[in-house]
Amino acid sequence: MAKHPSTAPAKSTQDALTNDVLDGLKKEPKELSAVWFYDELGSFLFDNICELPEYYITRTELQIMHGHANEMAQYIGPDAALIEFGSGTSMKTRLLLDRLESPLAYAPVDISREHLFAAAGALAKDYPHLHIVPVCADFTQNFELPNFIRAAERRIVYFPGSTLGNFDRPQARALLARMRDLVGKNGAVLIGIDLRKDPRVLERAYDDAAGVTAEFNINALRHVNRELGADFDLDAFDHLAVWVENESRIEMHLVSKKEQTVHLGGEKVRIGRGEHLRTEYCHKYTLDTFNELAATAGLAVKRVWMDPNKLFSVQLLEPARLQ
Ligand code: AVJ
Repeated sequence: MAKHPSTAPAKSTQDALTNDVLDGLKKEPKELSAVWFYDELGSFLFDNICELPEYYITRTELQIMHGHANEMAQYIGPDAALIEFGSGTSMKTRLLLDRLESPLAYAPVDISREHLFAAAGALAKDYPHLHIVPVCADFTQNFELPNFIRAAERRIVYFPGSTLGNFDRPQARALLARMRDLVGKNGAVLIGIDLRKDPRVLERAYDDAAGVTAEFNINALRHVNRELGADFDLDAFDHLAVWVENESRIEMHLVSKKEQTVHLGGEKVRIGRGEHLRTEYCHKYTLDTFNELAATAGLAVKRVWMDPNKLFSVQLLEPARLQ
């Protein structure tokens, strides 16, 4: 039978997404991937989170970049190709680009085509001499870099925002190992890592007084409803951010306020009253625990820059030399 090539791929993507969500909902406890946070409203809400008084992360990392980008640029040296994982608006990258000596190219990698090209266009205007090579890809999967970037002598991966914290240990290790392979023995990784601190400060950062993070969390369900035709009752969930000491992480959950049955992909999923749905992990490291993690991925920490209160760190890693 003839197929419709124009509709088949979209349909199969949707089926794959539906299966992913259903798999998560069949787990014990139930899970929903954090990728569902980021539709248009979700991205807007995240931008608002970054401005919240309780959410110290973005502001502190920017402060560190403002204070030390000079030194970072010196460390990176001339003629480097900068590859950014999850580039978004490339806001922090500008602080680096402003100080790099004759950078060879900038390759922002982002899954959102729209954001990627908007950011690349804006950068092209402000950095007319910079070679910008946008790469539309999911950085958690293997992806190809243009030959031009792969051929650069000094390749630097930039991964700000503490996004590594969203991955569990095996995933984080695999991601770091892939970065090491990408940059090769002459390269380096510059990465933003959020640090362990008073759990009350952490819980507040993920459960703000204005309720923006709560809305951000619930919006993941709205996104699934719209995209996959599910029928989660958005008013029947509470937002929860909890510090889990033995995993050294904040977990964001959605807690069902009532017994409900959700319909998705022709299946029915029962959610009990008081049942939790896990939506995000945010692992927090000490300098030592991050050092250990990097080492398991074949990377050695060469420099650490922090704010005066040691809330956040930007760390420079190099492939560990074999003895
Ligand atoms: C964008 C993944 C770094 O983990 O702090 C903010 C996302 N979640 N508030 C983080 C987030 C809830 C954020 N990252």
